[in-house]
Amino acid sequence: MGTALVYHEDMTATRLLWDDPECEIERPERLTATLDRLRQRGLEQRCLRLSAREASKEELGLVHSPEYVSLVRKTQVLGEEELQALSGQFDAIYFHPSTFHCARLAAGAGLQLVDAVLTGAVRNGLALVRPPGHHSQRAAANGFCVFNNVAIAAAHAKQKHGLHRILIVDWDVHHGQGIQYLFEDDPSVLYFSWHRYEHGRFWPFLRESDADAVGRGQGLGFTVNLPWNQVGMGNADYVAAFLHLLLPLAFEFDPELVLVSAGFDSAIGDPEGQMQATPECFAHLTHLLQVLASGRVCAMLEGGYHLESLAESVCMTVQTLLGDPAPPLSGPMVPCQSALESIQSARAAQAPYWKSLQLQDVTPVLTSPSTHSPEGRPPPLLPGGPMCKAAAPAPAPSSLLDQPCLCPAPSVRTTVALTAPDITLVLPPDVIQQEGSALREETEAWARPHESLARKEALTALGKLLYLLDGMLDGQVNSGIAATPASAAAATLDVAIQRGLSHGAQRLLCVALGQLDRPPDLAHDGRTLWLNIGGKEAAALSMFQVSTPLPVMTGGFLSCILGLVLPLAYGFQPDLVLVALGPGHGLQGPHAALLAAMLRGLAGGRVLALLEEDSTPQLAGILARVLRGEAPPSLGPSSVASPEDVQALMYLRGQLEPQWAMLQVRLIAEAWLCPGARLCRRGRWGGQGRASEC
Ligand code: Q9C
Ligand code: ZN
Repeated sequence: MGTALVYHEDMTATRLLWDDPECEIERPERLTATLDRLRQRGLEQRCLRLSAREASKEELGLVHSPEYVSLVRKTQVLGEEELQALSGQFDAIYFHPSTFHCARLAAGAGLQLVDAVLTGAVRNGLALVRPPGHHSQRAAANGFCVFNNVAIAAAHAKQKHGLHRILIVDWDVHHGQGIQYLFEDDPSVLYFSWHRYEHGRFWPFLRESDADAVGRGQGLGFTVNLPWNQVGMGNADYVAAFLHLLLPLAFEFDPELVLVSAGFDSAIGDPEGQMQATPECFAHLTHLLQVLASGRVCAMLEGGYHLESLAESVCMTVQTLLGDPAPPLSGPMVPCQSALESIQSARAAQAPYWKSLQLQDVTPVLTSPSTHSPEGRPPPLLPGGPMCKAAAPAPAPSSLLDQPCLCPAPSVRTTVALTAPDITLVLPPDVIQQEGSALREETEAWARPHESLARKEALTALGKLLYLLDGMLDGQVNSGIAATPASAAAATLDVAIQRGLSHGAQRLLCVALGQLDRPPDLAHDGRTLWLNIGGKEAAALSMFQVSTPLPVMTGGFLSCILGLVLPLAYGFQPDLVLVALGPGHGLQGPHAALLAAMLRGLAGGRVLALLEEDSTPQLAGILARVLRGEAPPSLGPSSVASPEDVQALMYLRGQLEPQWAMLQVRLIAEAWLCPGARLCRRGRWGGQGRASEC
């Protein structure tokens, strides 16, 4: 199923007719530059192109008052002076004779996108629109926004499609207060926004943008604000916010549809946001959202004023919607102190309403005044925005953005090298069934040290696996599935690790489920991160060798993935991922699919899944589908984590967060209740690896 791109050229018509430094950044080139780049990259051509239609009066009336709609309608016939006078009655707004038409197209584009997704014509899509929408209110234009495109789409999805749970993710750098006001008492719409806030000193200067605004009445807990109190937030901060705040709530909410207020003023180079997240980060944010709602993600453009950064970030978003793996993230994956404070305040504010945040740490952060002053963070890399032509050379976006793609796309996305042929029955058509095997002598040489690989079946399976692994390391194939006899699982995994490391992988992440012992000869050089889920007890032998029991409930499984596996994986930045479902892994298809789908965000999607030969064809099929980019099936309403699951997670976090900053959900200076944690903080592993900031 495809990706829709909704657009209409007429939306380039509205523009500022007089002098206004605040409004001049919202200009037609935002759309033309973005569309040009999508074409250059061949992305537009891969989408289902839909021509935007105008929203009707009734549709606008879903969120706006009739008086306000007719006020905007009348701007069509006003002269420049009258337009300017009317604009002055609103905050950061300009009207143009074409505004009404453009704003109706922008709202209509969102409606078409939602209809296309909810009727099953496409899986997901993007509406490229202006004017933007998220600041606009029932009877007011605000912050370049005239009609609230995303809010109208959400109301329409409820009314016309009968949806009961819609998640709105607002990654624009400004607070979408318009959306918040429209749904603050509505528990069927979960609204998440992060935004530059600086303790209330940044536009729109609202008290209700802070973390303690959580909704009202029936809607308590369905407004989630994450205020950034410093500029310069980057990839690690954004990913941490998703893993530790948004995604736990989103899985618990279990949305039927995800709408994204996709503003790219939160990207590097933007003059409004002054943030540092690189364009690839938006591939990851998109990828992380696609595990929800069976992948039904509708993104609608909001802000984004640095044309280069905007165009590139939109390309990353569309590419990911199309199912391509996300390029690896650059830069150290260490969230800054200020980001951790913000995430923790929001978690504390939301904890009363969400089971997934309870049982965990929820004490408010005690922030000393000094932590609010600008601390040792470099300023944003880019000095200027689109208006800043004569600015100093801007190394980051230009050099970053000139490369079409950090990892060349392999010609084959997913290959299966299976020994049991009946599994192929459930494979999607474009998944390649691998015939080849590594050379016999070579296979035997790798197998020799392992008794369990002596049998013919094990050797055959190993030959196929080695051939597949080589294809992945050479860049011919992106991801794959291989099977092995259960008795040979551990030895095969051991060989795969050694082979991966000796054939080009710099850092290899191995996620082993079930009873798979750590290979005895695993080197302690930091090139392999071994994570066993299915161990007897939680234990961290070193920062690179971690074991945890298999969570028993869905809630525990989710917190293990979001709270442990992915933070470690993002912190480690592997270039190859092995995920092995070993003896007794006990994972149901949807759980295994979710794990594989989320791990696909690492290593440019270079994920090799290792199954037992007698796995069901359904399991192989579901893994093949997520590895080629399909959304995993929804897990449904999630149970809470068991106390044992929570304890294991808290213990490992306490052990590991000094070394793995992505695990932190609070300032490390704050002690864990867990007694062992204080001792460990002294640096059991002597601060090797990527140390946290403190
Ligand atoms: N320098 C959107 O991004 N001006 N609207 C703020 C602070 C208003 C942004 C001035 C910015 C409106 C959709
Ligand atoms: Zn914005």
